[in-house]
Amino acid sequence: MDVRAAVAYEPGKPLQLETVQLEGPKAGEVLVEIKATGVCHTDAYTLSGKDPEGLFPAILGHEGAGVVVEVGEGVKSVKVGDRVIPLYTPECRQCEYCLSRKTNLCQAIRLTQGKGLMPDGTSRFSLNSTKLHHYMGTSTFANYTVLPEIAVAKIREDAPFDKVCYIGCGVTTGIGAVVYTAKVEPGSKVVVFGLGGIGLNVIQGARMVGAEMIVGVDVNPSKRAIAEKFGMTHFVNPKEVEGDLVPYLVELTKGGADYSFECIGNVNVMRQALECCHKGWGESIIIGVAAAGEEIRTRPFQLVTGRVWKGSAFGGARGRTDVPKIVDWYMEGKINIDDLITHTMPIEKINDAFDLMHKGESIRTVLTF
Ligand code: NAD
Ligand code: DAO
Ligand code: ZN
Repeated sequence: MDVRAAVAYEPGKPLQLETVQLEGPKAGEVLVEIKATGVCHTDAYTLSGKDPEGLFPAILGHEGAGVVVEVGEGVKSVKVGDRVIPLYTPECRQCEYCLSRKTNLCQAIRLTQGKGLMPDGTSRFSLNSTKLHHYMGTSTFANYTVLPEIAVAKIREDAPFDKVCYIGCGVTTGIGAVVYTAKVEPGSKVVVFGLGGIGLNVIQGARMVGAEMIVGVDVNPSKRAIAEKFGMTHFVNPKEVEGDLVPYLVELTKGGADYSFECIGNVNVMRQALECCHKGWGESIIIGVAAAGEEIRTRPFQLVTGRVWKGSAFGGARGRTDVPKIVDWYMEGKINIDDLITHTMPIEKINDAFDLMHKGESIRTVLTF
C-alpha cells in the first residue's frame, strides 16, 4: 500500500515527505494507522549522524499512537480497531530477559530491530524499489507502520492519540524511572538534573509517589515555572551556585538525595548526580543518553560507601503491561501530559518540530496525520 512518510535520506539533512510503499503484516504482526507522533531527541540524535547505529535511508519516529487496521496470522492479543501505542522496547513475555523479571529489555526481536528490519529480516518500507530502514522497530513518522504483535500496547478506546502518543517514550521514560527503576518511596528527597521532556516527567512521577522534596537542577532558568507546576519544590541553577554544586545539593537536602536522576546525557552531570546522593543508600539513575564514546567517572569510594549507580531504559517499563496503566493514570487525571505538549502541528511541518526542539523552544511537539 502507499503511505505518507517523512524519509530520512541522509544524516544531517531535513526529512522529506514522500509517498512510500509498505507491505502488509506477516504472521504475528499488525498494521497500525499512526494518528499522532511525538518528536524526541533520540530521533534528532540519529538524524544528526552521531548515532553509530543510525541507518539511512530510514523512517524515524518512535513515540506514536494509532489504531490496528489489519492483523497477521496468529495474532491474538489485539484486533482490528484497537487503539495501540507502538513499543520500541517490546515485551514478548517468553524470552530469558522477560522471564527473569529483572529487566524490561526484552530481547526477542533485538537483533533485527537494531538492523532496521522486521523480525523476518526484511524491510517492509520501500520507495521506488529502494529499501527504507525501519527505526527502533516503530517508524512512527509514517501514517501506517507494521509492528510485531509483541511491540504494541493495547490501550483504552477513549484515549486521545495526540496526547497519549507521548507515553510511547518521554512520559514512560520519566515516570517509569521513578516508579519502576528507582521505586521511590513516599517522603523521599529527589534531585532531578535537566528539566526537559524527560526530567519534567521524573518530577511529576516523584510527586505522584509522594516524594517530600523535589529539587530541579537546570542551567535554563525559564524551566523553573513549568517544573514548579509539575511538583518541583526547589530550583537550583548551577550557574548561580557559588563553589561546587555537589556540596550545595548535599546541604540543601540535609545529607544528600535519596534518589537522583540525570536527564541530560552529560557525563560530568552524571558524576554530580551520583555524588549528591546520600551516603549509605542514595541511588542515582542515569536516563540521559551520552554521545557515542563518552565515559563516566567517579571515585570507587562513592560506591563503597553505599551510593548506587543505575541506568533506566524506557523507564524500566514492561510495555504491554505498564503502558496501558500509564494511559489510565493520564485519563484519571493522576498525571498531566497536556501542559508538556507545547506544540501540535501536521506531519508536513516535521522539520519545524525538529527546529523548535534544537532551539529549546518546545518541550514536546506532537505531529498529527
Ligand atoms: P531536553 O533537551 O528537553 O532537556 C534537557 C535539559 O537539560 C534542558 O532543560 C537543558 O537546559 C538542561 N541542561 C543541559 N545541560 C545542563 C547542565 N549541564 N546542567 C543542568 N541542566 C542542563 O532533553 P529531554 O528530551 O528531556 O531528554 C533528556 C535525555 O534523555 C536525552 O539524552 C535523551 O536522549 C534521553 N532519553 C533517554 C531515554 C531512556 O530510555 N533512557 C528515553 C528518551 C530520552
Ligand atoms: O539492547 O536491549 C537493548 C535495547 C535497548 C534500547 C534501550 C533504549 C533506551 C535509550 C534510548 C532512548 C530511546 C528514545
Ligand atoms: Zn522478551
